[in-house]
Amino acid sequence: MKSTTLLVFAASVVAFSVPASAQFAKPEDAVKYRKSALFVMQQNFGRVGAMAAGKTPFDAKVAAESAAVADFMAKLPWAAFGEGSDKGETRAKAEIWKEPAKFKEYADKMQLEMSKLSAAAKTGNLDSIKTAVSATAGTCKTCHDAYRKD
Ligand code: ASC
Repeated sequence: MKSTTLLVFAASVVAFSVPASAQFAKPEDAVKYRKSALFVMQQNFGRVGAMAAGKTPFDAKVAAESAAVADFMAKLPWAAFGEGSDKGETRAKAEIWKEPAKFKEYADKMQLEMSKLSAAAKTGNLDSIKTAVSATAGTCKTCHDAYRKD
């Protein structure tokens, strides 16, 4: 590998070093972990969403900080959907474990749109934030419709 290629590869490994798979002592811990991550993500996303919808006053600094937290939190839940964590107090549908590639595709799409939202929020442009909030919310809904019991 050329050294520049190697450097880019090494940087991406560092950038994506949030655990892609993780061990949990009990299935309940995995369920709690992913729910907690999604809850913190949603609280931060929802704060930006409320500003985008004009429900709360636009505060560029708060929007940027909240979007950055949501962007980071968006990386965490997926490691906690391991084998055996399909039971207990979860609304996760069994299809998640039958169609892991599709579930991952939806999870990846959400993370991509959330990262665009964070980038938009850093610019402070409310119109860009509105577009990105809408795109991100769409990815939440697509996955919930397919994989969450309601
Ligand atoms: C949210 C939230 C969701 C999505 C979804 C978008 O803030 O909790 O599940 O946006 O409602 O349609």
